[in-house]
Amino acid sequence: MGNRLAFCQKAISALKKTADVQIVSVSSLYETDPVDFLNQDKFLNAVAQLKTSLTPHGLLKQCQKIERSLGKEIKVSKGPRTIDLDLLFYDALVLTAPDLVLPHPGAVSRDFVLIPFLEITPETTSFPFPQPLKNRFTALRNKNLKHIQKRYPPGWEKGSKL
Ligand code: PH2
Ligand code: MG
Ligand code: MG
Repeated sequence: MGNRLAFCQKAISALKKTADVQIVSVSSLYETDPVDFLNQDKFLNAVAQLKTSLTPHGLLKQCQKIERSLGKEIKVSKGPRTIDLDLLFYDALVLTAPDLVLPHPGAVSRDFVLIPFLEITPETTSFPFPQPLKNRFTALRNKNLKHIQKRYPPGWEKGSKL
């Protein structure tokens, strides 16, 4: 919702400023058609790789803090929001807690996650992917999908070339 680009830029900059979190890489930023709850504006989606000494729950808490600081408020499930920071993987950890499931169960099978994810993830990386997802990755590599409307190239988070 609102100035989507600015919210995404602010989220990356807040992560950068978070103690014990370093940003390793950030993907392009993609404008994507909404999934699940269709009657809403297009989303902006990107994936970042972080280095952290925080635990998964420690990192989750920091992300939630940033979401709150950027005014996240969900009125409709899967509906419009100012920002949404989802943890996709934490190394090869497989975790099922009431408030955190890793790998992220929904997001990792969605193109709006997979496309930016593939951009910054070397083929050799071993995450706990289910086999069908690996096949999907191979199929998606280097493809431009029709639900992606617009692509801001790497560096978008620094506000350059916009
Ligand atoms: N997130 C959702 C629901 N639908 N659609 C797109 N394109 N991108 C999202 O990040 C997204 C969504 C719930 O978090
Ligand atoms: Mg989400
Ligand atoms: Mg979320």
